[in-house]
Amino acid sequence: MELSYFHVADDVPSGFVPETAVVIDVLRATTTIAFALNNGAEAVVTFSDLDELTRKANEWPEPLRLLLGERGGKRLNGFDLGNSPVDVVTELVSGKRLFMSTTNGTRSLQAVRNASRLFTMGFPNRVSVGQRIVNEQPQKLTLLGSGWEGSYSLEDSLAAGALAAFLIENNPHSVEVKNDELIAALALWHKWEDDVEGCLRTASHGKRLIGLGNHDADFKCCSTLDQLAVVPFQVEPGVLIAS
Ligand code: 3SL
Repeated sequence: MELSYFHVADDVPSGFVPETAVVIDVLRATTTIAFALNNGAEAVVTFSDLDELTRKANEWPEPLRLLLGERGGKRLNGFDLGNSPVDVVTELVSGKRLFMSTTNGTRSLQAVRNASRLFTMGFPNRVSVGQRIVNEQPQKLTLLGSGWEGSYSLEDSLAAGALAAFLIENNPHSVEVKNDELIAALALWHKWEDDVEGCLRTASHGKRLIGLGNHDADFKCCSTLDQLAVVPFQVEPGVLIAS
């Protein structure tokens, strides 16, 4: 299995369509997606364009939909929820379709939405996603982080390294690390694997969230490793379901 990692959507070569892709936005979009689907959301539909989100959401029955999203870490005006994984509780999301837009995560999802197979991952569902990949044995796997407005982010690289480490340890066939970005991500994982939350708080995006107010619950939730069985999987462009 050949493994590559791109830091942000803009690094994906134009016209490149991955065979299998895993999109990562540790703080916080792909962690929120994992918890929402784990807690019974019917689907999470992601948009980078807000007008398109509103148009599509309006086509869905009101009692069965929720609008979820942020810009700059703050909930969007008129939306039901922001982008916190601790807010997508069963009582709110069960049976609902979530229409979601975030600053960076949904842009990365858009960049690889034509992949033959697309998953999303945060730390809480790292092993579940990793095990699915071990079972499916794609020839080429592309990991894509989300960063912040086009720039590198420490926490997404840490998670890319964490997934790569699991694949290397658990793959019956060999794993070939294909780019320097992933070599660096693996080194990062080996430095921080015993203190994921510390890494998230050290990262510039972690500091940005701390500057917006108390996000202790989010940090805890986003850094807890391997606690969810859910594997978010794209069934049509932009539409993720639990699998
Ligand atoms: O950029 C994103 O997609 C978000 O996850 C950012 S935030 O954590 O909600 O600020």
